[in-house]
Amino acid sequence: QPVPLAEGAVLFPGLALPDAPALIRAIHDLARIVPFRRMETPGGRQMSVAMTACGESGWCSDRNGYRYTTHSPVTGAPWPPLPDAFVAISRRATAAAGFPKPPLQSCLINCYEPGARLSLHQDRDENAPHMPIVSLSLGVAATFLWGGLRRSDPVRRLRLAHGDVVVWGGPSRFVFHGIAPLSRSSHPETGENRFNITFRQIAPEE
Ligand code: MD3
Ligand code: FE
Repeated sequence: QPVPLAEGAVLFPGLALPDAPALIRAIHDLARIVPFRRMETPGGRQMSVAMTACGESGWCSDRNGYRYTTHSPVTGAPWPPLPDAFVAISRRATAAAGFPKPPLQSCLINCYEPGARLSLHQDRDENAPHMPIVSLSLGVAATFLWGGLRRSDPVRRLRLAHGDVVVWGGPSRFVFHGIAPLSRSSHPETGENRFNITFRQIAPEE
């Protein structure tokens, strides 16, 4: 039962529920290869959200800025490939939302502990504006903050729960968004953590 959120944006409540145990296992497996870490922002602050990545390219932040790399700056090795369960849910969500192709070039995995937050931002480090971003929430529910195309636009609040999937395409691809500080609470499959997986295309297809 898709819930339209805005032009190009659609929420699929619980779409990933049946896959959640496999997705969480895959996250733990990935984190053994490239550990979650709290990156530094270009402004010199440490993010409260810890991140890791998989796919052809991974997103990184440091004092020099935000960018995508083919190798992990920590391990020096290529990012691990997308686990099969990741590919499957990205395909299922984009097809359900009516997009012709799933974004699979890069996958960012965010790990929230109690109090961790993500301030209002736009995702603009990718060069494939026609491709949607697929986001998937696991574990402790969070309050998603969701504005418009200008930072000053009013912000709506949306609860993102375990298994929820949102496809952000069309004009919604560039809305300002963030996550309010995570409440201390626990989930049987993730403990006090919330994980968010985003699937992205970062370059135009050949
Ligand atoms: C709307 N992640 O990784 S998920 C991010 O819950 C990010 O960890 C948040 O913002 C999280 O960049 C929010 C929902 C989401 C993700 C990406 C979007 C909404 C989006 C990109 C464009 C527009
Ligand atoms: Fe974002």
